[in-house]
Amino acid sequence: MLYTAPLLVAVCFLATLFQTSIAAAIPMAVRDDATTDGHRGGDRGPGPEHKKCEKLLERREWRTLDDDEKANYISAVQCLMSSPAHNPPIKEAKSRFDEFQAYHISIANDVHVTGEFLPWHRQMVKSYENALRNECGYKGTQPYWDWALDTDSAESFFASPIFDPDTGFGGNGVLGTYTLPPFGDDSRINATAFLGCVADGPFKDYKLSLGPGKLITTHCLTRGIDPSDRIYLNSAAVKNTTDLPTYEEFRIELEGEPITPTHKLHDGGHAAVGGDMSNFFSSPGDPIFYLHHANLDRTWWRWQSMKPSRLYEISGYTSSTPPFTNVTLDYPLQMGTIGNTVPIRDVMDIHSEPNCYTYV
Ligand SMILES: *[C@@H]1O[C@H](CO)[C@@H](O)[C@H](O)[C@H]1NC(C)=O
Ligand SMILES: *[C@@H]1O[C@H](CO)[C@@H](O)[C@H](O)[C@H]1NC(C)=O
Ligand SMILES: *[C@@H]1O[C@H](CO)[C@@H](O)[C@H](O)[C@H]1NC(C)=O
Ligand SMILES: [Cu+2]
Repeated sequence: MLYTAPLLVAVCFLATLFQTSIAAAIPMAVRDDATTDGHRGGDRGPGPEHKKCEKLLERREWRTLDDDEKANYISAVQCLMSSPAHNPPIKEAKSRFDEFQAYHISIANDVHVTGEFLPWHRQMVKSYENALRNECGYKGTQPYWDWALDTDSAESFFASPIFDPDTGFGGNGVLGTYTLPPFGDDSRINATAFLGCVADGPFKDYKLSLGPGKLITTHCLTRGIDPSDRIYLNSAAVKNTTDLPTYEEFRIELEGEPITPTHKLHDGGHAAVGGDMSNFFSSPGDPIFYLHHANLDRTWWRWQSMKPSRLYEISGYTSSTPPFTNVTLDYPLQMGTIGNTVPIRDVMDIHSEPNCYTYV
């Protein structure tokens, strides 16, 4: 329902442009085409297509959900894990859950260390939330993990409600239960971070079909929790990030290596969990990925909300390798079969359609 209005706008736009009726017959394909080459002029603000939402879904911190709400979220994730993939870009992906991971693996080089890093992951998390709700009957919203609440000590980090075996996502990998297959440099695997298989919690029996890295192997959910990374996740680190005046400085400080000399909020959270979650390509194989990225999205939204001029502020290159072009609000966020491909403009204001969510 939420996507009907913008979709029509895109179809009308394209139909006008190419004067073709085939366009109207295959709206999804058209939408992809429309956005791939869709340079429609300068960085306009919100057009009439960005209607303010009448209702907002409220995304909440994991530990504020009651046990039933937590169980409902976990069940919905398990439903994605037992639903067949639709048309994944890596054919070995079996489940719909794997399909999201497959798409991330296939596009990772384009959507990190670039201007679209934050908008792309915003749309990915939204697409996942949509899949949980529309394909798995989930009535709740995408929760986030505010790691800054867990950074007092190594003990408090391990004790995070996120790692709870009964009401959370299970705990650490167990040493000696997982052996990495041979891998090359291009998979960017940190072997030390693959401590072992997660042995408790709701995902201990799930078999991933993709990863680690770009490898295609059937394996357990791996972790290697590294609480030393919590220094990159505390409230001082968050403040250092949200204090920055421009999107350019903000996105670089938030994302971390290799542009910054140390981990930051984004890669610090990935490395702190370890295992597949620590990998540049296969990280969405750990369901915690979506709670981490929801919190990064919340941090961006908080920064955007500080000044009206930040709502549509975007910068950075479209790719991490030459030739370099700057992103614009018209730049398409490719989602393949996991969600709707939309221009960056469409995701900037989470209180406008088709987004309609907020953080509480
Ligand atoms: C690899 O992971 C280990 C354990 O989390 C960590 O101590 C180490 O710094 C990581 N190495 C690199 C190069 O990131
Ligand atoms: C925040 O920034 C200040 C000033 O640059 C720096 O001294 C401090 O170490 C930073 N804190 C964190 C947690 O990154
Ligand atoms: C990209 O943007 C930067 C900063 O806004 C600007 O200095 C640079 O000239 C632009 N580069 C290109 C290739 O348009
Ligand atoms: Cu990513």
